[in-house]
Amino acid sequence: MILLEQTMRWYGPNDPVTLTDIRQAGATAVVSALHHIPNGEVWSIEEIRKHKRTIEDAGLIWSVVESVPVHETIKTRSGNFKTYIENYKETLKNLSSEGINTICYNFMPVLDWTRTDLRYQLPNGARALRFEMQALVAFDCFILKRPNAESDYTQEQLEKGKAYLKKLSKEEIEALTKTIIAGLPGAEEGYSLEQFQQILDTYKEVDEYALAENLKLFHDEVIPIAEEHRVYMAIHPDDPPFPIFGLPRVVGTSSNIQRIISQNPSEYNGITFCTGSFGVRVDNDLLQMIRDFGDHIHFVHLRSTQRDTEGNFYEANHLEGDVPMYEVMKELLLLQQKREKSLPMRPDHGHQILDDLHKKSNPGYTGIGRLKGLAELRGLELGIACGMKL
Ligand code: DNO
Repeated sequence: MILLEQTMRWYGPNDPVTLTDIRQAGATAVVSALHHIPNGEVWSIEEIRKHKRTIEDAGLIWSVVESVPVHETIKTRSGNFKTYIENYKETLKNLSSEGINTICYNFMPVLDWTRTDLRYQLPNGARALRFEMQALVAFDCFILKRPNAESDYTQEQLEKGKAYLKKLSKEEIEALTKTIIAGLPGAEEGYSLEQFQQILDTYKEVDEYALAENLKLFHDEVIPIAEEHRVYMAIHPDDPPFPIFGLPRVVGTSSNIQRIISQNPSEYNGITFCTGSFGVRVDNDLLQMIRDFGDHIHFVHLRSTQRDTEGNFYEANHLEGDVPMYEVMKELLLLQQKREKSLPMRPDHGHQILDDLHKKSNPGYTGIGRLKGLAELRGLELGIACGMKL
């Protein structure tokens, strides 16, 4: 019976959740990155080895890199993008030579994942991450004042955004700004308001078509190297999986993934199957996606969201919300038996519960909240596996 490899994300020596915590939570491996190396620079063998040793000394395995960030110039195909692509290849080679063969990355313009509230209170007092459209509108149109931003929203959205802003204190405006543009953990970039507008401007000529083409050209260069060095590339979906700040999005839907794979059909050109990101869209049929793209799923993020019809969502308990986790797990089990391969999985994000509420942790990356998620998911998996007599 082949089961998921249970991992947790570790942000490195400064992560308030330690490797020992992760091991006690029951994970056997970690997902990690060299966050101290500036975006775009080569990860040397020496630095990779050092990080790996720290993880192994704690009795864990460094199973997946999340992320090797793609430099902005590669996404806009401008400036020194060629050098950055060469650096990327070098990093892949170095990781592979140290035995690390699964790489998560994304192709989201400017911002990695985006939320508007990092401490959304649930009825039981737990805190969750939330994306609220009216907060985004308030920030975009009335705080950032992006030129022509209004044309991206309906009249109703604009009114709600305005009303939302009116209720915010100066401190709350600052907090919202920070939440959106200062960079959530894992996003290697953070911006001030001015810098943010400047970098948005670099996408003036990059529409959805151009971004998709730039992704293809990146893959044309990188996938052959990945193939040669047996590195499984796993692109992470856009989060949220719809356009924000007028920026194009090309990795949010089933047809986006279809395009990416058919352009470069190598098995090394794969995806991170993130149920929380894909699951925000009603038109993403998660179960069908596992069946369609199974051979290209190299890494799994399990998380659920609860959405409404206005583009808002919050992160629900792992087994609740809109993601049919029981069915997803069943499909993943079938996939693993078919491929005769265990896939690395991490419980993506976790609520702030119990002692998490009194501790500082990276938003979404609490110790106890994620432990709960992992425990529930592993129990679900084992229960299904036993029932299926796999
Ligand atoms: C958020 C994460 C993302 C993810 C990157 C992958 O919690 O899922 O930051 O790591 O987008 O490159």
